[in-house]
Amino acid sequence: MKKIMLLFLGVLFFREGFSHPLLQNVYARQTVTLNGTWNYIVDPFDTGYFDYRQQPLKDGFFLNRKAVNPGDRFEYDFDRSATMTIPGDWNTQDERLFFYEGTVWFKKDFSYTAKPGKRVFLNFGAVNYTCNVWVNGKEAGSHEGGFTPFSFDVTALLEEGENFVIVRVNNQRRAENVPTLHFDWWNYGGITRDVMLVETPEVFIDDYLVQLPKGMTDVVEGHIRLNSPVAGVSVGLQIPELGIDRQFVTDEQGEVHFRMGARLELWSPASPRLYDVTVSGPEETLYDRIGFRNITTEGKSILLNGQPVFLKGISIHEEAPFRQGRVISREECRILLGWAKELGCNFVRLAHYPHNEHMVRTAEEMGLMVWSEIPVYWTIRFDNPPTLQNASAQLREMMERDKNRCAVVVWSVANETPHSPARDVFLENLARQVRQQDDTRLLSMAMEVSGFSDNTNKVEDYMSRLVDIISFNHYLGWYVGTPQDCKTRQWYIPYDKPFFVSEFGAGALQGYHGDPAQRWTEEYQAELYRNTLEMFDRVDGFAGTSPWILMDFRSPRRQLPYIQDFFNRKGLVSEKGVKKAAFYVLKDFYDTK
Ligand code: GCB
Repeated sequence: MKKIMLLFLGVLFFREGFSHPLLQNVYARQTVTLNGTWNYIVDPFDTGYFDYRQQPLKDGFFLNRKAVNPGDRFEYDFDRSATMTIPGDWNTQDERLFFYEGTVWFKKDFSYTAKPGKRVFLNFGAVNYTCNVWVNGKEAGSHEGGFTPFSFDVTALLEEGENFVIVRVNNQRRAENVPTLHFDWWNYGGITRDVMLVETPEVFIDDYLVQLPKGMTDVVEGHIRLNSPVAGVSVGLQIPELGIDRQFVTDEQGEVHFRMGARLELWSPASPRLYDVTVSGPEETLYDRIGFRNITTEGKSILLNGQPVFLKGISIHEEAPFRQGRVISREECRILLGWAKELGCNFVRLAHYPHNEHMVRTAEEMGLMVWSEIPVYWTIRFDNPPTLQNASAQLREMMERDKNRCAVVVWSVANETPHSPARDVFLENLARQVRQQDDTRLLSMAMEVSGFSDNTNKVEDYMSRLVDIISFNHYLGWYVGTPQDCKTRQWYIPYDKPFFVSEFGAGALQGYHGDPAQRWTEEYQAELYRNTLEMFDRVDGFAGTSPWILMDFRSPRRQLPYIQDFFNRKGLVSEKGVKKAAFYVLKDFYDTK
Protein backbone atom coordinates (compact mmCIF):
# COMPACT_ATOMS: atom_id res chain seq x y z
CA MET A 1 0.00 0.00 0.00
CA LYS A 2 2.80 2.36 0.96
CA LYS A 3 4.51 1.62 -2.36
CA ILE A 4 1.38 2.34 -4.39
CA MET A 5 0.93 5.58 -2.49
CA LEU A 6 4.51 6.61 -3.20
CA LEU A 7 4.09 5.79 -6.85
CA PHE A 8 0.88 7.79 -7.04
CA LEU A 9 2.43 10.80 -5.36
CA GLY A 10 5.50 10.45 -7.51
CA VAL A 11 3.40 10.59 -10.66
CA LEU A 12 1.31 13.51 -9.38
CA PHE A 13 4.13 15.75 -8.24
CA PHE A 14 6.86 15.56 -10.81
CA ARG A 15 9.41 18.19 -10.11
CA GLU A 16 9.66 20.88 -12.70
CA GLY A 17 11.86 19.59 -15.50
CA PHE A 18 11.33 16.05 -14.27
CA SER A 19 11.93 14.61 -17.70
CA HIS A 20 15.57 15.73 -17.49
CA PRO A 21 16.67 15.48 -13.85
CA LEU A 22 20.35 15.58 -13.13
CA LEU A 23 20.97 12.30 -11.39
CA GLN A 24 23.58 12.68 -8.71
CA ASN A 25 26.29 10.00 -8.98
CA VAL A 26 24.94 7.91 -11.87
CA TYR A 27 27.81 5.46 -11.55
CA ALA A 28 26.54 4.36 -8.14
CA ARG A 29 23.15 3.40 -9.52
CA GLN A 30 21.72 0.33 -11.18
CA THR A 31 22.85 0.75 -14.79
CA VAL A 32 22.90 -1.01 -18.14
CA THR A 33 25.67 0.28 -20.35
CA LEU A 34 24.94 1.26 -23.93
CA ASN A 35 28.64 1.85 -24.64
CA GLY A 36 30.06 -0.17 -27.47
CA THR A 37 29.44 -0.37 -31.19
CA TRP A 38 26.95 2.03 -32.74
CA ASN A 39 25.99 2.43 -36.41
CA TYR A 40 26.36 5.93 -37.78
CA ILE A 41 25.29 7.93 -40.82
CA VAL A 42 27.08 11.13 -41.83
CA ASP A 43 24.45 13.66 -42.82
CA PRO A 44 26.06 16.97 -43.87
CA PHE A 45 22.79 18.44 -45.18
CA ASP A 46 20.61 17.17 -42.33
CA THR A 47 18.56 15.19 -44.83
CA GLY A 48 17.42 12.85 -42.12
CA TYR A 49 15.85 15.69 -40.16
CA PHE A 50 14.58 18.34 -42.62
CA ASP A 51 12.65 17.98 -45.87
CA TYR A 52 13.54 19.93 -49.00
CA ARG A 53 11.51 22.91 -47.73
CA GLN A 54 13.64 22.92 -44.58
CA GLN A 55 10.71 21.66 -42.48
CA PRO A 56 11.26 18.98 -39.82
CA LEU A 57 10.40 15.56 -41.18
CA LYS A 58 7.75 13.37 -39.58
CA ASP A 59 9.47 10.26 -40.86
CA GLY A 60 13.12 11.21 -40.48
CA PHE A 61 16.02 8.86 -39.84
CA PHE A 62 14.87 8.56 -36.23
CA LEU A 63 12.21 6.06 -37.36
CA ASN A 64 14.95 3.67 -38.47
CA ARG A 65 12.90 2.44 -41.45
CA LYS A 66 13.98 -0.36 -43.73
CA ALA A 67 12.86 -1.51 -47.14
CA VAL A 68 10.63 -4.54 -46.72
CA ASN A 69 8.78 -4.62 -50.02
CA PRO A 70 10.45 -4.37 -53.45
CA GLY A 71 8.79 -0.99 -54.07
CA ASP A 72 9.93 0.59 -50.80
CA ARG A 73 12.19 3.61 -51.04
CA PHE A 74 14.31 4.55 -48.06
CA GLU A 75 17.51 6.42 -48.76
CA TYR A 76 19.30 5.40 -45.59
CA ASP A 77 19.88 2.19 -43.68
CA PHE A 78 21.48 2.20 -40.27
CA ASP A 79 22.18 -1.49 -40.24
CA ARG A 80 24.22 -1.32 -43.42
CA SER A 81 26.06 1.80 -42.34
CA ALA A 82 29.50 1.89 -40.74
CA THR A 83 30.06 1.51 -37.01
CA MET A 84 32.14 3.33 -34.45
CA THR A 85 32.89 2.94 -30.78
CA ILE A 86 30.94 4.94 -28.23
CA PRO A 87 32.04 6.73 -26.19
CA GLY A 88 34.32 8.34 -28.71
CA ASP A 89 34.62 11.38 -30.91
CA TRP A 90 33.98 10.84 -34.61
CA ASN A 91 37.00 12.84 -35.81
CA THR A 92 39.52 10.21 -34.82
CA GLN A 93 37.46 7.18 -35.78
CA ASP A 94 36.82 7.93 -39.44
CA GLU A 95 39.40 9.76 -41.56
CA ARG A 96 36.66 11.46 -43.55
CA LEU A 97 35.43 13.10 -40.35
CA PHE A 98 38.70 14.57 -39.14
CA PHE A 99 37.62 18.16 -39.93
CA TYR A 100 33.90 17.45 -40.10
CA GLU A 101 31.42 19.79 -38.45
CA GLY A 102 27.77 19.00 -38.96
CA THR A 103 25.28 16.22 -38.27
CA VAL A 104 26.00 12.56 -37.65
CA TRP A 105 23.24 10.09 -36.73
CA PHE A 106 23.92 7.20 -34.36
CA LYS A 107 21.92 4.06 -33.68
CA LYS A 108 22.25 1.35 -31.08
CA ASP A 109 20.08 -1.78 -30.69
CA PHE A 110 19.64 -3.23 -27.24
CA SER A 111 17.37 -5.65 -25.45
CA TYR A 112 15.54 -4.69 -22.35
CA THR A 113 13.33 -6.51 -19.91
CA ALA A 114 11.09 -4.22 -17.91
CA LYS A 115 11.43 -4.49 -14.16
CA PRO A 116 8.27 -3.80 -12.22
CA GLY A 117 8.33 -0.63 -10.17
CA LYS A 118 11.40 0.73 -11.94
CA ARG A 119 11.81 4.00 -13.72
CA VAL A 120 14.43 4.09 -16.48
CA PHE A 121 16.56 7.04 -17.53
CA LEU A 122 18.74 7.25 -20.59
CA ASN A 123 21.85 9.06 -19.41
CA PHE A 124 24.63 10.65 -21.45
CA GLY A 125 27.90 11.80 -19.87
CA ALA A 126 28.23 14.36 -22.69
CA VAL A 127 27.44 14.81 -26.37
CA ASN A 128 29.14 17.53 -28.39
CA TYR A 129 27.40 19.85 -29.22
CA THR A 130 23.62 19.49 -29.60
CA CYS A 131 21.64 16.31 -29.81
CA ASN A 132 18.13 14.97 -30.30
CA VAL A 133 17.34 11.56 -28.91
CA TRP A 134 14.64 9.04 -29.88
CA VAL A 135 13.89 5.66 -28.38
CA ASN A 136 12.05 3.24 -30.65
CA GLY A 137 11.22 6.14 -32.98
CA LYS A 138 9.68 8.27 -30.20
CA GLU A 139 11.28 11.48 -29.08
CA ALA A 140 12.99 11.33 -25.69
CA GLY A 141 14.42 14.86 -25.61
CA SER A 142 17.23 17.13 -26.68
CA HIS A 143 20.25 18.78 -25.11
CA GLU A 144 22.64 21.61 -25.88
CA GLY A 145 26.20 21.99 -24.60
CA GLY A 146 29.02 19.57 -25.27
CA PHE A 147 30.54 18.78 -21.89
CA THR A 148 27.90 18.16 -19.26
CA PRO A 149 25.66 15.19 -18.41
CA PHE A 150 21.93 14.90 -18.99
CA SER A 151 19.25 12.23 -18.96
CA PHE A 152 15.74 11.54 -20.17
CA ASP A 153 13.03 9.50 -18.55
CA VAL A 154 12.45 6.77 -21.12
CA THR A 155 10.34 4.42 -18.99
CA ALA A 156 7.29 4.84 -21.20
CA LEU A 157 9.28 4.57 -24.44
CA LEU A 158 10.92 1.21 -23.81
CA GLU A 159 9.51 -2.00 -25.18
CA GLU A 160 9.80 -5.51 -23.89
CA GLY A 161 12.65 -7.21 -25.77
CA GLU A 162 14.29 -5.43 -28.70
CA ASN A 163 14.72 -1.65 -28.62
CA PHE A 164 16.76 0.95 -30.44
CA VAL A 165 18.01 4.39 -29.58
CA ILE A 166 18.84 7.01 -32.20
CA VAL A 167 20.84 10.16 -31.54
CA ARG A 168 21.24 13.03 -33.97
CA VAL A 169 24.41 14.90 -33.03
CA ASN A 170 25.42 18.23 -34.48
CA ASN A 171 28.69 20.01 -33.72
CA GLN A 172 28.33 22.95 -36.12
CA ARG A 173 29.95 26.02 -34.54
CA ARG A 174 27.62 29.01 -34.20
CA ALA A 175 28.18 32.58 -33.04
CA GLU A 176 25.52 32.32 -30.31
CA ASN A 177 26.81 29.02 -28.91
CA VAL A 178 28.97 28.41 -25.84
CA PRO A 179 31.72 28.12 -26.98
CA THR A 180 31.28 30.35 -29.98
CA LEU A 181 32.84 30.29 -33.48
CA HIS A 182 36.44 30.78 -32.36
CA PHE A 183 38.26 28.62 -29.88
CA ASP A 184 41.69 27.06 -29.73
CA TRP A 185 40.91 23.33 -29.44
CA TRP A 186 39.57 20.61 -31.68
CA ASN A 187 35.83 20.57 -32.09
CA TYR A 188 35.55 16.85 -31.43
CA GLY A 189 32.00 15.80 -32.29
CA GLY A 190 29.90 12.89 -31.15
CA ILE A 191 28.81 10.92 -28.13
CA THR A 192 32.04 11.49 -26.30
CA ARG A 193 31.21 10.10 -22.85
CA ASP A 194 29.42 7.05 -21.40
CA VAL A 195 25.83 6.23 -22.34
CA MET A 196 23.73 4.11 -20.04
CA LEU A 197 20.28 3.21 -18.88
CA VAL A 198 19.85 4.06 -15.23
CA GLU A 199 17.20 2.17 -13.32
CA THR A 200 15.67 3.78 -10.26
CA PRO A 201 12.71 3.07 -8.01
CA GLU A 202 9.61 5.18 -8.74
CA VAL A 203 10.47 7.50 -5.90
CA PHE A 204 14.21 7.78 -5.62
CA ILE A 205 17.05 9.93 -4.34
CA ASP A 206 17.91 12.20 -7.23
CA ASP A 207 20.30 14.44 -5.34
CA TYR A 208 22.45 14.66 -2.24
CA LEU A 209 25.16 16.86 -0.86
CA VAL A 210 27.61 16.00 1.93
CA GLN A 211 30.20 18.65 2.78
CA LEU A 212 31.79 20.99 5.33
CA PRO A 213 30.13 24.37 5.77
CA LYS A 214 32.31 27.27 4.67
CA GLY A 215 35.05 28.01 7.17
CA MET A 216 34.31 25.02 9.44
CA THR A 217 36.16 21.76 9.85
CA ASP A 218 34.16 19.87 12.45
CA VAL A 219 30.63 19.89 11.06
CA VAL A 220 29.16 17.79 8.27
CA GLU A 221 26.17 19.32 6.55
CA GLY A 222 24.12 18.70 3.46
CA HIS A 223 20.87 17.41 2.11
CA ILE A 224 19.21 14.40 0.55
CA ARG A 225 16.43 15.03 -1.95
CA LEU A 226 13.88 12.76 -3.56
CA ASN A 227 12.77 13.16 -7.16
CA SER A 228 9.26 14.01 -5.95
CA PRO A 229 8.02 16.13 -3.06
CA VAL A 230 6.92 13.21 -0.93
CA ALA A 231 6.85 13.71 2.84
CA GLY A 232 7.46 11.00 5.40
CA VAL A 233 9.93 8.88 3.44
CA SER A 234 12.77 7.48 5.46
CA VAL A 235 16.27 8.16 4.10
CA GLY A 236 19.62 7.39 5.65
CA LEU A 237 23.18 8.63 5.77
CA GLN A 238 26.07 6.45 6.84
CA ILE A 239 29.73 7.42 7.17
CA PRO A 240 30.98 4.45 9.17
CA GLU A 241 34.51 5.77 9.76
CA LEU A 242 33.00 8.83 11.42
CA GLY A 243 30.49 6.82 13.39
CA ILE A 244 27.65 8.50 11.50
CA ASP A 245 24.60 6.31 10.98
CA ARG A 246 21.47 8.43 10.79
CA GLN A 247 17.93 8.02 9.56
CA PHE A 248 15.83 11.03 8.56
CA VAL A 249 12.28 11.57 7.36
CA THR A 250 11.60 13.75 4.34
CA ASP A 251 9.63 17.00 4.60
CA GLU A 252 6.84 18.02 2.24
CA GLN A 253 9.47 19.01 -0.33
CA GLY A 254 10.76 15.45 -0.31
CA GLU A 255 14.00 16.65 1.29
CA VAL A 256 16.03 16.37 4.42
CA HIS A 257 18.69 18.82 5.57
CA PHE A 258 21.25 17.75 8.12
CA ARG A 259 24.09 19.24 10.11
CA MET A 260 26.10 17.29 12.66
CA GLY A 261 29.38 17.50 14.50
CA ALA A 262 32.22 15.20 13.41
CA ARG A 263 35.89 14.72 14.13
CA LEU A 264 37.32 14.60 10.65
CA GLU A 265 40.57 13.90 8.96
CA LEU A 266 40.66 16.57 6.28
CA TRP A 267 41.43 15.99 2.61
CA SER A 268 44.58 17.63 1.26
CA PRO A 269 47.07 16.93 -1.55
CA ALA A 270 49.47 15.52 1.04
CA SER A 271 46.77 13.24 2.41
CA PRO A 272 43.80 12.83 0.05
CA ARG A 273 41.58 11.21 2.63
CA LEU A 274 38.18 10.08 1.33
CA TYR A 275 35.42 8.52 3.41
CA ASP A 276 32.99 5.80 2.37
CA VAL A 277 29.54 7.38 2.35
CA THR A 278 26.21 5.66 1.86
CA VAL A 279 23.00 7.50 1.14
CA SER A 280 19.95 5.28 1.21
CA GLY A 281 16.25 5.43 0.50
CA PRO A 282 13.53 2.85 1.03
CA GLU A 283 14.52 0.93 -2.08
CA GLU A 284 18.05 1.97 -2.98
CA THR A 285 21.52 2.50 -1.64
CA LEU A 286 23.95 4.92 -3.24
CA TYR A 287 27.59 4.53 -2.40
CA ASP A 288 30.11 7.35 -2.73
CA ARG A 289 33.57 8.39 -1.55
CA ILE A 290 33.63 11.89 -0.17
CA GLY A 291 36.37 14.05 1.26
CA PHE A 292 36.19 17.13 3.46
CA ARG A 293 38.31 20.24 3.18
CA ASN A 294 38.05 23.94 3.50
CA ILE A 295 39.16 26.43 0.91
CA THR A 296 39.15 30.15 1.66
CA THR A 297 41.16 33.28 1.02
CA GLU A 298 42.50 35.85 3.45
CA GLY A 299 44.05 39.01 2.08
CA LYS A 300 46.48 37.88 -0.60
CA SER A 301 46.62 34.24 0.51
CA ILE A 302 44.71 31.13 -0.41
CA LEU A 303 44.09 28.90 2.57
CA LEU A 304 43.50 25.17 2.40
CA ASN A 305 42.19 23.88 5.71
CA GLY A 306 43.24 27.17 7.23
CA GLN A 307 46.86 26.97 6.04
CA PRO A 308 48.36 29.10 3.24
CA VAL A 309 48.79 27.07 0.08
CA PHE A 310 50.56 27.86 -3.18
CA LEU A 311 48.64 26.39 -6.13
CA LYS A 312 51.25 24.40 -8.03
CA GLY A 313 49.17 23.79 -11.10
CA ILE A 314 49.13 22.88 -14.74
CA SER A 315 46.38 23.40 -17.33
CA ILE A 316 45.00 20.30 -19.04
CA HIS A 317 42.76 19.75 -22.06
CA GLU A 318 40.64 16.62 -22.11
CA GLU A 319 42.64 15.05 -24.91
CA ALA A 320 43.95 11.50 -24.80
CA PRO A 321 47.66 10.78 -24.44
CA PHE A 322 49.42 8.54 -26.99
CA ARG A 323 46.53 8.74 -29.44
CA GLN A 324 44.42 11.67 -30.43
CA GLY A 325 40.81 12.28 -29.53
CA ARG A 326 38.78 12.82 -26.42
CA VAL A 327 39.76 11.06 -23.22
CA ILE A 328 37.49 8.07 -22.76
CA SER A 329 38.96 5.95 -19.99
CA ARG A 330 40.01 6.29 -16.39
CA GLU A 331 43.42 4.98 -17.43
CA GLU A 332 43.89 7.98 -19.73
CA CYS A 333 42.93 10.31 -16.88
CA ARG A 334 45.47 8.57 -14.68
CA ILE A 335 48.24 9.06 -17.25
CA LEU A 336 47.56 12.79 -17.66
CA LEU A 337 47.18 13.40 -13.96
CA GLY A 338 50.21 11.20 -13.27
CA TRP A 339 52.33 13.62 -15.30
CA ALA A 340 50.88 16.48 -13.26
CA LYS A 341 51.94 14.65 -10.09
CA GLU A 342 55.41 14.07 -11.53
CA LEU A 343 55.65 17.81 -12.09
CA GLY A 344 55.03 18.25 -8.39
CA CYS A 345 51.55 19.71 -8.85
CA ASN A 346 48.94 19.95 -6.15
CA PHE A 347 46.43 21.56 -8.52
CA VAL A 348 45.11 21.17 -12.06
CA ARG A 349 43.16 23.59 -14.18
CA LEU A 350 40.74 21.48 -16.24
CA ALA A 351 40.44 23.74 -19.28
CA HIS A 352 38.27 25.03 -21.00
CA TYR A 353 35.08 23.10 -20.32
CA PRO A 354 33.90 20.58 -17.74
CA HIS A 355 36.00 17.43 -18.08
CA ASN A 356 34.52 13.97 -17.66
CA GLU A 357 33.62 12.78 -14.20
CA HIS A 358 36.48 10.24 -14.08
CA MET A 359 39.00 13.06 -14.46
CA VAL A 360 37.66 14.91 -11.44
CA ARG A 361 37.32 11.79 -9.31
CA THR A 362 40.79 10.56 -10.27
CA ALA A 363 42.30 13.97 -9.45
CA GLU A 364 40.60 13.78 -6.07
CA GLU A 365 41.98 10.32 -5.35
CA MET A 366 45.48 11.40 -6.43
CA GLY A 367 45.48 14.51 -4.25
CA LEU A 368 45.08 17.20 -6.89
CA MET A 369 42.91 20.24 -6.31
CA VAL A 370 40.78 21.13 -9.33
CA TRP A 371 39.76 24.30 -11.14
CA SER A 372 36.63 23.60 -13.22
CA GLU A 373 35.34 25.93 -15.90
CA ILE A 374 32.65 26.41 -18.51
CA PRO A 375 33.45 27.32 -22.13
CA VAL A 376 32.55 31.00 -21.86
CA TYR A 377 35.63 31.65 -23.94
CA TRP A 378 36.82 34.73 -25.86
CA THR A 379 34.11 36.69 -27.66
CA ILE A 380 30.83 34.91 -27.16
CA ARG A 381 27.51 36.75 -27.73
CA PHE A 382 27.32 38.55 -24.40
CA ASP A 383 24.35 40.60 -25.60
CA ASN A 384 22.23 37.58 -26.49
CA PRO A 385 19.89 36.31 -23.71
CA PRO A 386 19.75 32.69 -25.00
CA THR A 387 23.55 32.58 -24.88
CA LEU A 388 23.40 33.53 -21.21
CA GLN A 389 20.75 30.88 -20.55
CA ASN A 390 22.93 28.33 -22.25
CA ALA A 391 26.05 29.31 -20.28
CA SER A 392 24.04 29.30 -17.10
CA ALA A 393 22.68 25.80 -17.82
CA GLN A 394 26.19 24.48 -18.47
CA LEU A 395 27.39 26.09 -15.25
CA ARG A 396 24.52 24.57 -13.28
CA GLU A 397 25.13 21.11 -14.75
CA MET A 398 28.87 21.27 -14.07
CA MET A 399 28.35 22.37 -10.47
CA GLU A 400 25.56 19.90 -9.82
CA ARG A 401 27.56 16.96 -11.07
CA ASP A 402 30.68 17.73 -9.04
CA LYS A 403 29.32 19.36 -5.91
CA ASN A 404 30.39 16.40 -3.76
CA ARG A 405 33.96 16.49 -5.07
CA CYS A 406 36.11 18.17 -2.43
CA ALA A 407 38.98 18.31 -4.94
CA VAL A 408 37.11 21.02 -6.82
CA VAL A 409 38.19 24.24 -5.13
CA VAL A 410 37.58 26.81 -7.88
CA TRP A 411 34.60 27.38 -10.17
CA SER A 412 35.61 29.53 -13.09
CA VAL A 413 33.02 31.21 -15.28
CA ALA A 414 35.06 32.65 -18.17
CA ASN A 415 38.32 32.74 -20.08
CA GLU A 416 39.84 35.86 -21.68
CA THR A 417 36.63 37.75 -22.29
CA PRO A 418 36.85 41.28 -23.73
CA HIS A 419 35.73 44.16 -21.50
CA SER A 420 32.30 45.64 -22.32
CA PRO A 421 29.16 46.56 -20.38
CA ALA A 422 27.32 43.57 -21.90
CA ARG A 423 30.10 41.21 -20.82
CA ASP A 424 30.02 42.63 -17.30
CA VAL A 425 26.30 41.99 -16.95
CA PHE A 426 26.66 38.51 -18.41
CA LEU A 427 29.50 37.54 -16.05
CA GLU A 428 27.82 39.16 -13.06
CA ASN A 429 24.89 36.85 -13.66
CA LEU A 430 27.11 33.80 -13.74
CA ALA A 431 29.04 34.93 -10.67
CA ARG A 432 25.78 35.41 -8.77
CA GLN A 433 24.69 31.95 -9.81
CA VAL A 434 27.90 30.41 -8.48
CA ARG A 435 27.46 32.14 -5.13
CA GLN A 436 23.84 31.05 -4.86
CA GLN A 437 24.53 27.48 -5.83
CA ASP A 438 27.67 27.02 -3.72
CA ASP A 439 29.14 29.26 -1.05
CA THR A 440 31.90 26.83 -0.08
CA ARG A 441 34.27 27.12 -3.04
CA LEU A 442 36.24 29.93 -4.60
CA LEU A 443 35.08 31.84 -7.65
CA SER A 444 37.41 32.99 -10.38
CA MET A 445 37.74 33.62 -14.09
CA ALA A 446 40.78 33.81 -16.35
CA MET A 447 41.15 37.52 -17.12
CA GLU A 448 43.70 39.42 -19.18
CA VAL A 449 46.34 42.06 -18.73
CA SER A 450 44.49 45.31 -19.23
CA GLY A 451 47.24 47.84 -19.81
CA PHE A 452 50.94 48.58 -19.98
CA SER A 453 52.92 51.69 -19.18
CA ASP A 454 56.28 52.50 -17.56
CA ASN A 455 57.40 48.91 -18.08
CA THR A 456 54.48 47.80 -15.91
CA ASN A 457 51.70 45.36 -16.81
CA LYS A 458 48.36 46.19 -15.27
CA VAL A 459 45.62 43.79 -14.33
CA GLU A 460 42.45 45.76 -13.80
CA ASP A 461 39.06 44.35 -14.50
CA TYR A 462 35.63 45.36 -13.27
CA MET A 463 35.07 41.66 -12.52
CA SER A 464 37.88 41.67 -9.97
CA ARG A 465 35.51 42.77 -7.24
CA LEU A 466 33.43 39.60 -7.74
CA VAL A 467 36.11 36.95 -7.70
CA ASP A 468 38.03 35.41 -4.81
CA ILE A 469 41.20 34.96 -6.83
CA ILE A 470 42.49 37.43 -9.42
CA SER A 471 43.40 35.08 -12.28
CA PHE A 472 44.84 36.12 -15.61
CA ASN A 473 46.54 34.66 -18.66
CA HIS A 474 49.61 36.32 -20.06
CA TYR A 475 52.15 35.32 -22.70
CA LEU A 476 55.03 37.74 -22.19
CA GLY A 477 57.84 36.40 -24.36
CA TRP A 478 55.55 34.60 -26.75
CA TYR A 479 52.72 36.79 -28.07
CA VAL A 480 54.34 40.00 -26.83
CA GLY A 481 57.99 40.84 -26.20
CA THR A 482 60.77 38.36 -25.55
CA PRO A 483 61.52 36.05 -22.62
CA GLN A 484 64.22 38.55 -21.62
CA ASP A 485 61.54 41.17 -20.92
CA CYS A 486 60.47 39.17 -17.87
CA LYS A 487 63.68 40.19 -16.16
CA THR A 488 62.57 43.77 -15.68
CA ARG A 489 58.79 43.75 -16.10
CA GLN A 490 56.77 45.09 -13.15
CA TRP A 491 53.19 44.23 -12.24
CA TYR A 492 50.36 46.38 -10.97
CA ILE A 493 47.54 44.28 -9.51
CA PRO A 494 45.69 46.67 -7.21
CA TYR A 495 43.58 44.25 -5.17
CA ASP A 496 43.88 42.84 -1.70
CA LYS A 497 43.33 39.36 -3.09
CA PRO A 498 45.62 36.51 -4.12
CA PHE A 499 46.59 36.46 -7.78
CA PHE A 500 46.92 33.34 -9.90
CA VAL A 501 48.54 33.12 -13.33
CA SER A 502 46.08 30.85 -15.11
CA GLU A 503 48.20 30.68 -18.28
CA PHE A 504 51.62 31.48 -19.66
CA GLY A 505 53.68 29.44 -22.08
CA ALA A 506 55.48 29.04 -25.38
CA GLY A 507 55.32 26.62 -28.30
CA ALA A 508 58.08 24.04 -28.68
CA LEU A 509 58.37 21.06 -30.94
CA GLN A 510 59.62 18.17 -28.83
CA GLY A 511 63.07 17.13 -30.04
CA TYR A 512 63.77 20.43 -31.80
CA HIS A 513 66.84 21.99 -30.18
CA GLY A 514 68.69 25.24 -30.67
CA ASP A 515 69.45 28.59 -29.18
CA PRO A 516 67.09 29.88 -26.45
CA ALA A 517 66.28 32.77 -28.78
CA GLN A 518 65.13 30.35 -31.52
CA ARG A 519 61.33 30.00 -31.65
CA TRP A 520 59.81 26.53 -31.39
CA THR A 521 62.89 25.02 -29.73
CA GLU A 522 62.70 23.30 -26.37
CA GLU A 523 65.34 25.77 -25.20
CA TYR A 524 63.12 28.77 -25.99
CA GLN A 525 60.24 27.27 -24.05
CA ALA A 526 62.49 26.36 -21.10
CA GLU A 527 63.99 29.86 -21.02
CA LEU A 528 60.54 31.42 -21.08
CA TYR A 529 59.41 29.22 -18.19
CA ARG A 530 62.50 30.10 -16.15
CA ASN A 531 62.11 33.83 -16.68
CA THR A 532 58.35 33.93 -16.24
CA LEU A 533 58.43 32.00 -12.98
CA GLU A 534 61.21 34.21 -11.61
CA MET A 535 59.25 37.30 -12.60
CA PHE A 536 56.00 36.34 -10.88
CA ASP A 537 57.80 35.02 -7.85
CA ARG A 538 58.94 38.60 -7.17
CA VAL A 539 55.37 39.94 -7.09
CA ASP A 540 53.45 40.27 -3.85
CA GLY A 541 50.32 38.07 -3.77
CA PHE A 542 51.53 35.40 -6.23
CA ALA A 543 49.43 32.47 -5.05
CA GLY A 544 49.85 29.95 -7.83
CA THR A 545 49.88 29.22 -11.52
CA SER A 546 48.66 26.72 -14.12
CA PRO A 547 50.96 27.18 -17.12
CA TRP A 548 49.69 26.40 -20.59
CA ILE A 549 49.72 23.36 -20.97
CA LEU A 550 50.48 19.79 -19.89
CA MET A 551 50.39 18.10 -23.31
CA ASP A 552 50.40 19.23 -26.97
CA PHE A 553 46.84 19.21 -28.22
CA ARG A 554 44.97 19.36 -31.51
CA SER A 555 43.82 22.76 -32.72
CA PRO A 556 42.54 23.88 -36.13
CA ARG A 557 44.18 27.26 -35.53
CA ARG A 558 47.72 25.83 -35.44
CA GLN A 559 48.82 25.20 -38.97
CA LEU A 560 52.56 25.78 -39.35
CA PRO A 561 53.89 22.81 -41.37
CA TYR A 562 56.52 20.59 -39.77
CA ILE A 563 56.16 22.39 -36.44
CA GLN A 564 52.49 22.54 -35.56
CA ASP A 565 50.62 20.47 -38.17
CA PHE A 566 47.37 21.26 -36.34
CA PHE A 567 48.81 20.88 -32.86
CA ASN A 568 49.13 23.62 -30.30
CA ARG A 569 52.73 22.96 -29.25
CA LYS A 570 52.70 24.64 -25.88
CA GLY A 571 52.66 21.28 -24.11
CA LEU A 572 55.32 20.33 -21.58
CA VAL A 573 54.86 16.81 -22.91
CA SER A 574 54.39 15.92 -26.59
CA GLU A 575 51.25 14.12 -27.73
CA LYS A 576 53.42 11.00 -27.81
CA GLY A 577 54.20 11.37 -24.13
CA VAL A 578 57.79 12.67 -24.39
CA LYS A 579 58.72 15.38 -21.89
CA LYS A 580 60.27 18.63 -23.08
CA ALA A 581 63.00 20.58 -21.25
CA ALA A 582 60.51 23.06 -19.77
CA PHE A 583 58.81 20.20 -17.91
CA TYR A 584 61.87 20.00 -15.68
CA VAL A 585 62.08 23.77 -15.23
CA LEU A 586 58.56 23.83 -13.83
CA LYS A 587 59.22 20.74 -11.75
CA ASP A 588 62.31 22.38 -10.20
CA PHE A 589 60.30 25.49 -9.40
CA TYR A 590 57.54 23.46 -7.75
CA ASP A 591 60.10 21.48 -5.78
CA THR A 592 61.18 24.71 -4.08
CA LYS A 593 57.64 25.85 -3.30
C1 GCB B 1 45.07 31.39 -24.46
C2 GCB B 1 43.85 30.57 -24.38
C3 GCB B 1 44.14 29.11 -24.69
C4 GCB B 1 45.04 29.04 -25.91
C5 GCB B 1 46.35 29.68 -25.55
C6 GCB B 1 47.35 29.72 -26.72
O1 GCB B 1 45.16 32.45 -23.93
O2 GCB B 1 43.17 30.69 -23.16
O3 GCB B 1 42.94 28.44 -24.91
O4 GCB B 1 45.22 27.73 -26.35
O5 GCB B 1 46.14 31.01 -25.17
O6 GCB B 1 48.02 28.73 -26.94
O7 GCB B 1 47.41 30.74 -27.39
